[in-house]
Amino acid sequence: IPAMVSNSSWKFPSGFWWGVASAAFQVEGAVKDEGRGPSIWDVLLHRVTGFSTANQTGDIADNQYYLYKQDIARIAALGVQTYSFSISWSRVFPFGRGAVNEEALAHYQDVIDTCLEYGVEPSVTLYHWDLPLYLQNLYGGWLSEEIVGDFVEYARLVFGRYGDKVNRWFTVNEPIVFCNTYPLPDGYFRDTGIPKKQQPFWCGHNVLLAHGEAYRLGKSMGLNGTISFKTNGGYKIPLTNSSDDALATQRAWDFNEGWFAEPTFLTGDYPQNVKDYVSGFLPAFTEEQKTMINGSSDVFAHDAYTSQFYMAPDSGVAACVSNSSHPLYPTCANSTYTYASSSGGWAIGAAADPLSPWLHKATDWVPAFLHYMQDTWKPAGGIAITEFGFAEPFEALKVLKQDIVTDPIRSSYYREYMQAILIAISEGVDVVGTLAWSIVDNLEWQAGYQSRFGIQYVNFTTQERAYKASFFEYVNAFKLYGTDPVVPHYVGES
Ligand code: GBH
Repeated sequence: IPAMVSNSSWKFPSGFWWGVASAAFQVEGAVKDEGRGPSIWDVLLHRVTGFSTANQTGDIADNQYYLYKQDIARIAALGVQTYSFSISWSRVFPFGRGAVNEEALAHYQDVIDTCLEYGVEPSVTLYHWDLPLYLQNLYGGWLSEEIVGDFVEYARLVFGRYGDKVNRWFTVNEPIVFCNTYPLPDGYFRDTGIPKKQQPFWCGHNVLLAHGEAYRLGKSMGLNGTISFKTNGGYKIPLTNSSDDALATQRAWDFNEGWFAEPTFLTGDYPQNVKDYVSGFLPAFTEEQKTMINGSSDVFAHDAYTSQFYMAPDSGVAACVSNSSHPLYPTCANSTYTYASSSGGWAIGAAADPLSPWLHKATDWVPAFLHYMQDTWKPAGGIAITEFGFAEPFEALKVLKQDIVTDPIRSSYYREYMQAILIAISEGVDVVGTLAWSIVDNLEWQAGYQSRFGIQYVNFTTQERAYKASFFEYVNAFKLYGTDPVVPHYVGES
């Protein structure tokens, strides 16, 4: 592995925050313990045959519900500044609403206190896809506006308990992804009768309302920390300079990032292309709702893993837009990772893990992506890359020493990505923080445990952890280019 290239103009500004991330359902396990209620993901993985690789479930995962002290100690020892984790809604409210489970609240209190004891800042996400099952069956989960009130009550409880100790809040993780899990598989959950193709957009609508209300609540409660919405998506590059590829690329932005970023950062309402589509079935936001949603995110918190080329469908964008049975409708944009031409072709970057075919190492495009985000959504509080990472197949990993595993592809991903961020910062992009995904190998949803995103290796038989070389690569970026010191923390030392 070549050493990091040095450039004297590269500096992370003082106050830049950085850390590692996880999500409750992917790491906790203990799904039946201490009063936890089931979430839709327990049903998806237990009952829907073939939904995940080898029908793997979240029952044990990384057992972090019990091993959190070790996990926090291990990141503190490398000087990590913040641990970003999510709270399981159905632990706190086993039925999503109503009765509160104090045992779960005491658990997260201890996770937060353990972080603080180790000098690690806790960053907390309220919702990372693990919807309380009861709410799905009561009213269709995110498909119903009833969820807004329940989400706000959940936020009120959590903000009230931990508000004085958490300085960074994220409301919802990647609605583009979880809204697109609707429609859920037939026969396992309450059917709301909403036409399948409309369901992601009903979900998105209620997510924006729930997020906005939770944000306003947090501010009215006087929370000290930032509260942000977490979006996701790759950099979208027109495949050719044809005007139709440009149109297709714009539609891809609008139906992905723009769907949530434009309401939250620019207008309180959807991009025009999305509005044109949803106006046939969704209620329009009222003026009051638009005002509530607009400006409801302190930081542009974006999970940016990769990039794609975009192109018009063969029949052209216009023909697709006017034909609702076109397979690419309503986006009307096609994507690819390779550019083939008579004079030779090139790829956007390598994919490494057959279980994550969507993920290519496209770090060359990161500075342009950061400029695009800043220029397009103009976030006043800057941009944070709240997830980035790479899945490296097990075969590529080599145990170097007892506690170190080498992962050359992921190591170069982190090195190049951090350099790309430094380039963008030196060019004037306001990047304020990064969170590496993920603290440990974990349950990669439908891809199961074979897809390893951790910067620590996990032996899922013994639950032992080992640092991967990429973890040191990530930390090293802040040692080399940070203005704030990176110091290991151990409990009992100051
Ligand atoms: C994040 O999503 C999640 O927040 C996190 O929980 C997850 O572990 C992490 O990424 C790594 O995947 O294979 O064509 O069906 C990132 C966005 C959206 C990327 C869904 C994978 C599936 C594409 N993800 N996408 S496909």
